[in-house]
Amino acid sequence: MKALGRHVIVELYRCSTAKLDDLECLEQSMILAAQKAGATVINSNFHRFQPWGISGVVVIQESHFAIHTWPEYRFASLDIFTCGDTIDPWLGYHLIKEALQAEYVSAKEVERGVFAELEQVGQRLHEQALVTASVAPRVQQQFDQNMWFTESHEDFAFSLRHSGALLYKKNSPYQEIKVYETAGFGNMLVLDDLIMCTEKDEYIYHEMITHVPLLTHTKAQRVLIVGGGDGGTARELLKHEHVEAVVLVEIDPDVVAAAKQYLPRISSSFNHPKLTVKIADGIQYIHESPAAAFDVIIVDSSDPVGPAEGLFNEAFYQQVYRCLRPGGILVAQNESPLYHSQVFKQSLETHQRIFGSEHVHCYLASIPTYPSGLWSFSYAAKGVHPLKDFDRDRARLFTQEHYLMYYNEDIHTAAFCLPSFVKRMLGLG
Ligand code: SPD
Repeated sequence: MKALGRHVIVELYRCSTAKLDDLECLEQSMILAAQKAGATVINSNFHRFQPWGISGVVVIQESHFAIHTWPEYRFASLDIFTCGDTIDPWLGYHLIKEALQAEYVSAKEVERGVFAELEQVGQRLHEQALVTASVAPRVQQQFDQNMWFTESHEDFAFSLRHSGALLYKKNSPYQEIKVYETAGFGNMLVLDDLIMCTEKDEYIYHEMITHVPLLTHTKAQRVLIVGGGDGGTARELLKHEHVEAVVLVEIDPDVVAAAKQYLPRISSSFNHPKLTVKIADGIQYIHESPAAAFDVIIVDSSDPVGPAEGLFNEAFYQQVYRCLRPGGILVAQNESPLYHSQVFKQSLETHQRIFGSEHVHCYLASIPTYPSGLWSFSYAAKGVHPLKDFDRDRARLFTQEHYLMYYNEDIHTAAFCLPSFVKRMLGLG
């Protein structure tokens, strides 16, 4: 956080006239968008003018969502002001844009109350500003406790401070599921004491596991997610309009339940009409699926211990290959090349044996809350090359339209450039 608040100012053009003049629908959409963006709604006040047009504000604990509509111009001006770093104003913007069916938008973000400037008027005010920015003094107090979650490995560990109160804890038949409220990374999903995602950096992983294949295979209609019970990969996939159906196969219903309750911005697409959620074993599901059933298969697994172990096996990937259509793409999360070198190398080799070496590529992303921060994905395709068949312009437009936070056309290309030690591990240099 560099400032007290974030102000997202949006012009929504060519909206649905009916939606712009429907007070009840507009108010509900604004409230829902605020909630899904992570805000706590205090109240709302909407007014319809004669003969048309609506002004309204949703007051949130963290500031406000405000709108004015001009149905006669199919236009609305929206401003979203949020304080603290637990809210995603851009998610709110995106949901309202969809609700009003805006065809064209222009938006910008302005920092309000930049801390560097506030400092000039004295330390006391600066400290007060920091408290205000944290939004809820109650939460701030909780974080004053020195409570840490530590993901421990044999020779290293990674710790995050949290509020002390576990939001969710359950021993499911498959694993121990926990959701912590962390001080710096929002709510965090932990399975068997391994960090799966945090609200602050989840977009890096979910954008990279999704948009790299979907902006290479630009006509994918049917997509399968194996794992991905938090919903983040589905959320990103459903941004692609050509995708007609997404099937998400998650073994553990309690992961889905925890995400729905405590990770609302990540699980925001669970009710999307194109998404089918199947609570089933992904390995069995793929064995029973017909050949050539999917254009893209994404393996969004947890680490290769416990229920996800079989998602790193050759037998599983033979079935994945069978279920991909010609031109289809597999992307699988593939652990850290630095810390999990054996698994990383073995699973790429598995994919190479099945798809052929020339059709398998490794790409990387920086994910702060995963071990070493250097995370890898395996891309294996039936003939589509992630760089030669990549349409940069399309990726650039998609990135702008959806205000992606990590992925863009340059990252797509750069992600396939590998550090020397990784190239050597893979026999590439
Ligand atoms: N070490 C963490 C690896 C987790 C990969 N899967 C995360 C699931 C997020 N949808």
